[in-house]
Amino acid sequence: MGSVETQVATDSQSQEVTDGFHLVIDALKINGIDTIFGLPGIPITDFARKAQAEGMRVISFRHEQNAGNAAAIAGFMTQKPGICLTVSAPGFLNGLTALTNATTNCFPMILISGSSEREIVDLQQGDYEEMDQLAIAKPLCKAAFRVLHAEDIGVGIARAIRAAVSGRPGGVYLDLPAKLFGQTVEAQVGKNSLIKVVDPAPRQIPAPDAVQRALDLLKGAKRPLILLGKGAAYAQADEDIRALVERTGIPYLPMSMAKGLLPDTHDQSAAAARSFVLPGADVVLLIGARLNWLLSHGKGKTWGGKDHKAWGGQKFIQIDISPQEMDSNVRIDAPLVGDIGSCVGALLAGIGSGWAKPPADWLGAIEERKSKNLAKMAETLAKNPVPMNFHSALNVVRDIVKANPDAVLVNEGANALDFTRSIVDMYKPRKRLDVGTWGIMGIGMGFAVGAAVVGRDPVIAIEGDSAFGFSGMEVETICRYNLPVCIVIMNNNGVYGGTDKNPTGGPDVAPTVFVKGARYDKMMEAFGGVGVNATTPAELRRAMEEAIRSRKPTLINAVIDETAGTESGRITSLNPQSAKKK
Ligand SMILES: Cc1ncc(C[n+]2csc(CCOP(=O)(O)OP(=O)(O)O)c2C)c(N)n1
Ligand SMILES: [Mg+2]
Repeated sequence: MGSVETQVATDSQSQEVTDGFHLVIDALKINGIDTIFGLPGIPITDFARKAQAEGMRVISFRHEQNAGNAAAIAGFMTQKPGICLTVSAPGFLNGLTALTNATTNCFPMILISGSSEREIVDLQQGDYEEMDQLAIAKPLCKAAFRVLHAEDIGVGIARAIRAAVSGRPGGVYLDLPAKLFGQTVEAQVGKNSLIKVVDPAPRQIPAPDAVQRALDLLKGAKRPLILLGKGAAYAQADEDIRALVERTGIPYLPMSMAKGLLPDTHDQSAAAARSFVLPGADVVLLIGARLNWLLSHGKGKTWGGKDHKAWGGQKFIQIDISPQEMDSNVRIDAPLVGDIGSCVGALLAGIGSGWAKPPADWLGAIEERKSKNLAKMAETLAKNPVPMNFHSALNVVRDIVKANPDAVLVNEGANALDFTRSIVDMYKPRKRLDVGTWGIMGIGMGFAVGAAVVGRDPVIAIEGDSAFGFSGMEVETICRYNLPVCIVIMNNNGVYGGTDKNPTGGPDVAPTVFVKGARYDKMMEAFGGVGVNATTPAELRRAMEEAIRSRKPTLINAVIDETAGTESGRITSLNPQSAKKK
């Protein structure tokens, strides 16, 4: 009797089917992924609809690059891969820059792209949006996979998640051909094929002898320095990193996105004496910071070397999850390979409680430089020129961030970037999001939306007028989702400024110059947000305070002296110079 009932139940269950659409959604959901950033179209429109119907947050953008940047920064902030969803060929390519940028910056994200029919694509028979996307993505990201059968969706998503977050995080491409979505399988078979990834980013414990080697080197240092990179910020080992800095008493420099890991106002911050501590240090402990161009490759004049390639004589201890990072630019005397939390924890255990502070003459010399530079900065910030310059405008932003330390600061531009980084103090970890390793323009609105969606805190985006243009259409997205984003455009009429002239005297303006006196605030008003034109620090302050208070989408057009910037901001020297005399 019982067996007959069982039989009936089994029969009706076996008629229950699921399909590719639902398996992808279920595979993401069982892995705790609840948000998708994307842009609909063939073949993923229904997927986006169904994902929303199944309770996922689906945030639609106006351009895939911005969706990709939102996913990437969500990955950085949460340690879970951010998901970007695009259509085939052009949508995929639009998302690819963000995927590659995420990989360069070690942000975990997954670009899921629909693709056209494999048989036609592979024979190059001219399908709708035909492109061999997997082949194109492969060299441009950390890993790339394609799923052809619905039963393999569970494995595909699991592999993508592990590749994105384990070891050195990065961007992963997942190719889902149109035909996959409609494939059906028995519901139970489908369910059994899903994988909930266990321990997606396993800790990697450093070897005890490597820890000892690092401690020995650090102990012998006369002029030690700690460099914190955005890897240290990503690691979410905030308490241990702070304890390591404070218990050793070693001065530290935060890289741009590591600002706030310890408050920038911390006694041990040597940021205001950077050009003194880099050449002066004898032992440097790198924590999640690579010796790439942003650190002048660990050599040359910045580090006290005789010429641009000469070693400055520093010894380096480097904490990094990737063993291949070691010796990439200069010799690393004490490589410490492992995850940052485990490595910093091991160092902390090794230093114990009786660690001697660095010699007083080193600390004293830093303090002297620091107070001199800070006094000079305070003087500059106190000025009130007409029109506003970067300093007088950013002095306001500095106060607003100080009063709202939980706010997320997004920042891009050249002068708008460099001045903000040096003037605006950060107080909490992972609050400063910027152009990263490439110095890429266009992350602004994607990062702002991503940060507002995955966090609860208001977002302040300080944007060069050129930088903003790369993603400016997303102000509609910000209004549509009613996100607490306050955009401040540092409007100096162009790329680096607005003063270049066309040397021929012809009617075209110079290549760096935009429409003078443009009113970016009107763009925000077009979609129902708040637009403000600010010509004085007082107007800027009022508008920013109101934006933070109201949490309404706001765009402030801050009118900046068009002569105030310099070519390429702080990296003027990277511009190639013509040898030919005019
Ligand atoms: C994708 C990309 N394209 C171009 C550049 C070159 N670039 C560097 S900064 C910049 C814009 C600088 O102007 P703006 O944002 O107005 O900042 P300002 O210096 O005027 O404050 C550009 C175009 C880049 N870094 N990334
Ligand atoms: Mg500009």
